[in-house]
Amino acid sequence: ADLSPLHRARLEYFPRLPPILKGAFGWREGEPTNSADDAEEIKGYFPNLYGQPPVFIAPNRGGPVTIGKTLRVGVVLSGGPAPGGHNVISGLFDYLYNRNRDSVLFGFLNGPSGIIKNNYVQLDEERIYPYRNQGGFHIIGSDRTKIETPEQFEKVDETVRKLDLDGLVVIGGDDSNTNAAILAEHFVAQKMKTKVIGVPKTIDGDLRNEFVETSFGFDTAVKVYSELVSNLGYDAISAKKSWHFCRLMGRSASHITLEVALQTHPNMALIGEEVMEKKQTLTQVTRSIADLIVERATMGKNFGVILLPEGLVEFMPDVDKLILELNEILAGGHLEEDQIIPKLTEQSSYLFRSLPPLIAKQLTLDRDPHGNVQVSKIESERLLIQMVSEELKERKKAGLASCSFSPIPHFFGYEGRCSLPSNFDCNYCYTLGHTAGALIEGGRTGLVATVRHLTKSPEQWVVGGYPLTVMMDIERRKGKNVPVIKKALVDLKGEAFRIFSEQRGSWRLTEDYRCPGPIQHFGPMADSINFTLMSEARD
Ligand code: FBP
Repeated sequence: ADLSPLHRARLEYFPRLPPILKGAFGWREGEPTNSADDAEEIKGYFPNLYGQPPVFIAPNRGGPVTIGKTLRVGVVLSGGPAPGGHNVISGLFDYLYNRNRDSVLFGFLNGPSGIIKNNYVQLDEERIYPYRNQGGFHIIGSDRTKIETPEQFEKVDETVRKLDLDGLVVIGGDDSNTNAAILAEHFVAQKMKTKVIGVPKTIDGDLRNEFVETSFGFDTAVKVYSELVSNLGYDAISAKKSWHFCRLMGRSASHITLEVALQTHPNMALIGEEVMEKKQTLTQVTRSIADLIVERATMGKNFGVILLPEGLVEFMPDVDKLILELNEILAGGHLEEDQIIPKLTEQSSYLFRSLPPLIAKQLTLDRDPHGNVQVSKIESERLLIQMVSEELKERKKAGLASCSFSPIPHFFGYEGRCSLPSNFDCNYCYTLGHTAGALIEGGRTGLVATVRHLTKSPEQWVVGGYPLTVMMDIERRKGKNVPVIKKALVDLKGEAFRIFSEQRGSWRLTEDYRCPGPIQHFGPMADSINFTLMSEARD
C-alpha cells in the first residue's frame, strides 16, 4: 500500500512500557471493596464478584522467570472508536506471545455482536503489524451491541465454549465495561473458566474515577480538536466577520470542552456541569451568549469563538426535564411527535413545541442500546445560533442593541476518534493490553485494567486491576433501574475547572487565542500530556 511517511514511521514506533511487565512478577492485593453507591442492590446483581480487592502487579524478588501459561483469549472492541485501540490489541498480543508462543488471540468482529455470532479472526503478528500505533478500530471493527437477553447470553456461552476461551478482554467505555462485569459474573455463576477483563476506552474522558486516571483516546482526541478550534480562532481574528459556534463531542460530560478551552482560549466556553449548578435554562444561556456578542460588537468586534459540549442541553433544567420525560415515553419504542406531545407535562410540552422543529425531532431519536440519549445527534450549536439570532433581533427591535451577527456552526466529534494516537495514548494502550493479558494469566476476573501515576514516565507506571463493581451505582435507563459504571462529570471544584474559571474572564473581549498546533509525534513536545490529566493527577 502507498503509506504516508508518517504512517510508516509510526509503524516502527516502539511503545514504552513499565519494565515490570517484561519479566517475572508477582501480585499484591489491596483491601476488599464496596461499590460507589447503592451497595445492597449492586451486591444483588454481582453476588460472586462484589467486594473483590484490587490487585497490583508487583516485583517478584528473586523469583524465577517462568514461561507463561498457554492461553486462549478473545478481544472485542465496543462502542465508539478511540485512538489507541489498536495498541491495546497489539499490547495484549505481544504479552501473550512473548510469554508463551502457543497462546492464541481471537478478535471478535464488529463489536460484541461478533461474540454472539461467533464471528472472529485469529490475530497473529502478520495481521497486527499494519495497525501498530495507528488510529481507528478497523482491525476488527466495533459496534454498540449490549449483551442482555437470555438468548444472547446462551450464544455467548456457546462461542466461549467453542473457542475454549481462558479470557475475554472487553475494550469499551462505561456501559461496555458494565456489560463486561455482567458477563464476568455470569461466567463465574455458570462455573465457566473464562475470565473477563475490561479496558477503559472513550474519548469522552468520563470513565475516570479514583481508580482509573483517564480513559484512553481522550489525550489524542482533545489534541485534534484543540488544533481545529485554534485554527478557527485565527480565522476569526483574520477575517473579522464570523462567530464560530463549536460543539465538541463527549456525551454528557464536558471534559473535552474544558480541555479544549484551556488549550485554545475561546471567547466563551459553556461547561454543562456549571450550567446545571447554576440551574441555567435555555433562555438564560441564550441571553448570556447574546450579551457577549453585543459587548464585543460595541468594540467593533463582530467575531469570536464559542465552545459548547454536545451534552449541554441535558444540563439545562428545563430541557433535562423534557429529556427525562421523553426517555420514559420512548422507553417502549419510537413514537411520532403528535403522539408524544399529549404525554408531556405542560411545561415540557410548551418547551418541546417552542423548539426549532429539527431539534425537537433530534430529541426524540431512538436512545442508544444502553438507553442514552444520542447527544451527538442533537445540533445544539444550531439551536443556540437560532435562539441567539432571535434574541438579538428582539433587542434590536426594542432599540437595545444592534450588531452584525454572522454565525457559523461546527461540530467536532468524529474527526477526533480515529486519529493517529499521541505517544501518550500509544504507550498507555500498549501497557493496558499487557496488563489485561497479565490479569487473565493471573486468573483474575471482573476487573478493569488500570495504570496509575500516568503523569510520570511510563517506566514508573504502576499496573493492576480494580473491580468493576467498585465504580458502580444504580441508574434509571430505558425506564428501568440498572447497575452502571458511574460517569465522571467535570468536577467544578477540580483544578482544571478552577484554572479555567480564573482565566476565562480575560478571554471574553480579547483575542488571546492560543495555538497548541497539531499532535507532535517527534521532538520536544512529543510526550506532552493533556492539561486535564496533568492538573488533576492524584500524585
Ligand atoms: P463511547 O462511550 O462509546 O466511547 O462513545 C464515544 C462517542 O464518540 C460519544 O462522544 C458520542 O456521543 C458517541 O460516541 C457517538 O456515537 P455514535 O458513534 O453511535 O454516533
